[in-house]
Parts: sequence; C-alpha cells; structure tokens
Amino acid sequence: MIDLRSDTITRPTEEMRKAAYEAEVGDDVYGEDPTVRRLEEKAAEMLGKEAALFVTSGTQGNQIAVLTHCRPGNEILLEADSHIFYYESGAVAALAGVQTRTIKGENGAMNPDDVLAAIRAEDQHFPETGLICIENTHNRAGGAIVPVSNMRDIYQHAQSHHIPVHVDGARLFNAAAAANCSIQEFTQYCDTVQICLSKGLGAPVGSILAGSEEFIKRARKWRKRLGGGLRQVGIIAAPGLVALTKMTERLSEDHENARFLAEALGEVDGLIITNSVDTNIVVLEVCGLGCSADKFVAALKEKGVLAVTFGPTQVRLTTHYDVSRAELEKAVEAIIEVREEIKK
Ligand code: TLP
Repeated sequence: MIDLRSDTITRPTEEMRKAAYEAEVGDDVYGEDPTVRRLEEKAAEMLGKEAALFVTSGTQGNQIAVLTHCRPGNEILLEADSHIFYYESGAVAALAGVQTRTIKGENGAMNPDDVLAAIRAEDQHFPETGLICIENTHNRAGGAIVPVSNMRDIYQHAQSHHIPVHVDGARLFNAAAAANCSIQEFTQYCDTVQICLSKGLGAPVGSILAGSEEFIKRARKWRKRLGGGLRQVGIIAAPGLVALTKMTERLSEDHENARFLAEALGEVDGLIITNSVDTNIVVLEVCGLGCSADKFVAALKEKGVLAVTFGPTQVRLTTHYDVSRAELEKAVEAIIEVREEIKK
C-alpha cells in the first residue's frame, strides 16, 4: 500500500528504534528521566522559549494549552477550520469549559483586524477573551503557511489587550522549511506553541508544548490531571529527540514531492488542486468526475493507494518520509486509472 492518508503514519527510523532501545530512563513524574529532560531542554532552545513539556499528542498539547491559559466561561478566538475547533472532539468545551468564537481565515490566516474586532470589551454580559489560537501550517487550508507578518500583527493586537496567543504548530517545522527561515521567526510571535514530533518529523509518539517557565509549571499540573504524567518515558522521548534534531532538514523533500503530485495531477482532466501546496499536503477536488470523495478514496484503495476524504468531494494526499518519489509516480498512475474508470 502507498499510504498518503497522513504524515502521522510514518514508522520510526532505524536510528529512532536504536535510540529508544538505548535510552537512559528514570521516573519522569519525579523529573528523573534524563532523556525527557534533554528533549524538553532541546525543544525549548529550538523554539526560543524558556521551557517545554513532553506530551503524548498534539491534541493533548493543545488542550493543556487551553486549560492552562483559560478559565471556564472564557471565550477563545480561533480560525473556523482550525484543528482545535474542527478535529478535537469538542474538547475545549468538554474539558476547559470555554466557548469558541471562530474567525474565517483566508488560506488559514485570520485577518488581524477581524481578530481585533472579536476581542471582547469589558462588560458583565460578555465572556472574557482568554486566548487566541493560530494554526501553522494550517491543516484544512491544505498545509498553508500562515505568514510571519500575519502572526506578528495578531500578536501585537493580543499583547495590547493582554491576551495570550497559542500556536498549534503541529507542522510548524514544515512552515519554517518551506519559508526558508528559522522556526523562531514564527515562535517569537506567540506565548505558547505546540509542535508534533509524530507528523513530518517521523517520531512514533509525542508532541512538545513550549512557553514560559511559569506557564510550563502550570501546564505540567494539567498534564498530570489528564493522566499524561508518564514514567520511564525516555523510551519514547529518545526517538522524539532524533525527530527534532535529525528530521527537520529533510522536510523540503516532502514539499517537493507534494509539488510533484500537484503538477502531475493538476493536468488531469476532471481533477482540480484546490490548495496552494505550500508544504506537504495536496487537496484534490473530484466533483468534476461526478463522484463523491468517499467513492474516489474507496476506488483508489483498490489500486493500492490510501488517501483521506477532506470534504464531500475533496480528497487529501499527504507526503512524508515513508513514501518515495517512485511510489508517488505509481500513485499518480493509480489516480489516473481511477479517474478513467469513474468517467466511463
Ligand atoms: N491531524 C491529523 C488528524 O487529526 C486530522 C492529520 O492526519 O492531519 N494540530 C494539527 C494542525 C493537526 O493536523 C493534528 C493532527 C493535531 C493538531 C493533533 O495531533 P495528534 O494527532 O497528535 O493528537
């Protein structure tokens, strides 16, 4: 199978497996796991923040951020198609007791003026705006990069109202690689950031939440409350360290591969690429074939290619280090065959 469902599906590299095997461990709830400590220190340094926390998943990192920044009854501002709003099972309502106010962005980027206008004034009728969330790269916008200038403008508005900014940076290293800049260009314009080790960076498990010392101290408590305080967890932090230190440099290969897919498929009659293909995601519109995304994805599976539906007639293809150019060439052939069969 050629698996283009997500960059989450990668299996750990040999180096990661070896690092897991050899990891020096201790009880991390006692703060005694040296590998976790190294990972957290390295992540904080790379992200330009005082401290970092190793968490089990991107969702857990985002939820801990919301729980730590907000109080029940707060309102959070976030993009209308953001992962926290769209794909986290309503967790911010269920866990943090906050309400969401969504802002429709363009290519995943909220207009800073819209964000400013949505910040609540002091009034007993209104919820307090507790947090602004930015997603970069933006998944449902097809891996689009939210520009540094956009983050800067939102951050300035937020600061002038004393509202924290959290970045869901599950794929922020993809943004930095594609924009050819340091990740700190982006993270300078947020208070906290969550990055995933288990997406493009290929680790089997884990995310990082970074912010100030004081924030991470409180976040650690929320992680414990959620049952995320783990013990000899160096065994999974070790592959995470490999991900962070060895896998960021190669992300542009995934981006080139996504462009290859987009160019090859963009020429096929009846298929439209709807995203800007900034990074490792290609979104295919199949309505021109008169079929649903479900039908298209099922037919593609018969040909040995896995993709996910991304809307009623949209299909997402994601490149990652476990898929080669040769496999992508085969995937293009399979997609063309499926198109021909559906057209008949
Ligand atoms: N995204 C997954 C699915 O949940 C949709 C994927 O295959 O793309 N933030 C962003 C921007 C994400 O794309 C994801 C995962 C997460 C957070 C959550 O990460 P995990 O899966 O580790 O909880």
